Amino acid sequence: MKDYPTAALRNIALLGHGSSGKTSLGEAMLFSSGAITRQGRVEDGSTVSDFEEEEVRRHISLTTSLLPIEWQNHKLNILDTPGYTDFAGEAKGAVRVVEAALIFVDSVAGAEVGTEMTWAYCNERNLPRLVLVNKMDRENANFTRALDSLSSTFSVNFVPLQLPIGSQATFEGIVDLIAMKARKGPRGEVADIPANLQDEVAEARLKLMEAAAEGDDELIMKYLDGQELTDDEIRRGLRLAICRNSLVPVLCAAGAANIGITALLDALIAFVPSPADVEPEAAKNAATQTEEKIAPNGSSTLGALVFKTTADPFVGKLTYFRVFGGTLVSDSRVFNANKNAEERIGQLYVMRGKEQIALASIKAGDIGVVAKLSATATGDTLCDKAHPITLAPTTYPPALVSIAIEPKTAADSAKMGPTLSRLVEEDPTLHWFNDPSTKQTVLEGLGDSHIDVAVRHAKAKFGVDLVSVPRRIPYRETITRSFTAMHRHKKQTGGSGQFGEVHMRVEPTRGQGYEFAWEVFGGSVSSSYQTSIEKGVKSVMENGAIAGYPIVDVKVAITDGKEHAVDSKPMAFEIAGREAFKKAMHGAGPVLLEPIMKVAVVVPEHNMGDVLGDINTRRAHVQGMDQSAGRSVITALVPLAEMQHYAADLRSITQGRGIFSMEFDHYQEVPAHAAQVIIEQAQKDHPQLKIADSD
Ligand SMILES: Nc1nc2c(ncn2[C@@H]2O[C@H](COP(=O)(O)OP(=O)(O)OP(=O)(O)O)[C@@H](O)[C@H]2O)c(=O)[nH]1
Ligand SMILES: [Mg+2]
Repeated sequence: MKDYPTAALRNIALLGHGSSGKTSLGEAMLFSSGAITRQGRVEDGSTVSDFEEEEVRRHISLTTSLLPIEWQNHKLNILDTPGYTDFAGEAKGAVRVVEAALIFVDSVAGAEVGTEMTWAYCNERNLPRLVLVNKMDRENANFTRALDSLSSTFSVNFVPLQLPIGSQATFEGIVDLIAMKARKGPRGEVADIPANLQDEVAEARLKLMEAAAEGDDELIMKYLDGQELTDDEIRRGLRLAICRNSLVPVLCAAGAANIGITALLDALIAFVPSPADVEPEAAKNAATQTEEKIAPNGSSTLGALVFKTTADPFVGKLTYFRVFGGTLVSDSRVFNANKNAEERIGQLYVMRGKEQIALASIKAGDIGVVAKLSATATGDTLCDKAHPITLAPTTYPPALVSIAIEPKTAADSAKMGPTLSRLVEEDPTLHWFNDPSTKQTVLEGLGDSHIDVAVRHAKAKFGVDLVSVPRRIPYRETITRSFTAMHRHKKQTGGSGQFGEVHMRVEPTRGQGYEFAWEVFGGSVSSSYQTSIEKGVKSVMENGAIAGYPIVDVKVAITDGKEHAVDSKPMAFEIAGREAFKKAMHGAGPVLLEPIMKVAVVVPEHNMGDVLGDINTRRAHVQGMDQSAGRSVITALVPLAEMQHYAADLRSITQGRGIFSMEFDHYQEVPAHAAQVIIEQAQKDHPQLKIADSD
């Protein structure tokens, strides 16, 4: 692959709803540009982009792949992203490193949920975008209707750059409204505009010219003077307006049928800004902690942002980066300012799907890959040690579902932690941790399919069999009043005896945590047994007294006891302390506390009633309702126990249009009737909760 100057590069993310045809169109681009000789199909699992085993199995994209397309002396780095919302982290990662997005809209469905979501990602970065009305060959395809659907969803100036020739089974090409020529068939052969389209074309051309004129002060003067703009002037005006985001051009194609592809490639080169055209990237100097700008050229300060990492037992670890400034050279040393670590760069590559194409260097604006970095993770910046900088990483959506993970066999058990760590390293929207209060390993992600794919990856890539089980709620136990109890532990029949007697008082300390006090006067128990007694108490604090959950906010005061000159020993007092504490807990009005989450739900206004009705069945305390731009925002405090399947439920109530976020807020008492059920079950499951009688 040739080495292209920064100005000849175009970095473009393909975004859109699931199944809008992104991968098929990426494949058509590779084919049309001569990079491949056979055009693969998603259904056959034979595309360059969807090469992972799970992608082939499911016929959908799960990760972002890189497709470099060489066309007219330019290189387009096409990032094919998954449309399914469970894998939105991949799309967000791609949006961070491109200068523009091509947003796919299905010619039949029009704007969909995925269109809105990816549109919002582009808004976060004010990213220029082009819209492609794709699958124009489908039954019921309708370009005008798709455009109307876009206009009613987004308040944006959509301007067609092309019109379709034919539709559905007769779709055979497009009219280029700038060149005023038809481009037909898989090769995009230039032809005259069909006579039956003349009027429609003339009207669309006028609209296009007007939009182009508005892009530039000089052009608008000329236009208002009644003069025609030249084709180059139209291109210049449009390009300015697109880069400024005041206009979104609309194109059409049928990717799988390979129609409209060459005209699309031409348009991407003409209208997407090159990395050299955009504002210098903001960076933070790691030495001085000041802001600076990294100019987008090969000789400026080195700054490369890692936006994707893959871990594979066969290929090893691959680090995908985008160079914002300077040049990264094979067989060199760089500095990772986030980890404060030096890294050795071996051979550099560009990727075409899974194929690695070796390159001597990757310069500003380009996207490349390096293998076997040790310290570097997604979000880190590679730079020059003499000039350490960090670039802002991608922001990822917060986790929405959490599921407990268990090893299938004892052999899997030892490998579970390291495997989960490697999966998380690959995917910043996955998180795992051990929850000490439920003794479960928890995996968090964006949806059930997301978790399911992670579990399958564990097996396929690392040979570790994991199963997912429902997550137990991390309840806590506490008390509501003071109580005094005693326990005598006595084993004095034959051999060496044991004796210990402990009297204690427990008191609630709501919110103040655990306290331990020694209030024994007169030496009925020697204070040397204090540590043993507290050890017994602490074992119950950890493992629970009524339902097996950690105990919080209790003061334990040892008030009295008895010891035996020969038979008393630390073990006897530990047992007495433990059992006395259990009895005290039971008498002190014990209650369960549950985590309450602060939940924010954003849904289309017309779903508001249903979503609110549903949330009210979840013991929720609704705090607020707001409306903005056709969306309703509901904020509520909801017990975690009621949110277990919310991701799937909200998806079905809103046909996928609703999104939500939640974070832990506080612990609150579980209502008595619900607590009773949990306690009864726990008493059956945990024999250690049984209370021993005094001996
Ligand atoms: N009729 C028609 N079908 C198409 C076209 N492009 C893709 N398809 C079909 O639509 C389905 C989805 O295509 P993909 O290319 O996987 O869509 P995608 O946008 O990459 O999907 P995700 O990666 O899951 O978001 C497949 O069955 C394709 O064969 C097209 O231009 N016309
Ligand atoms: Mg795809």
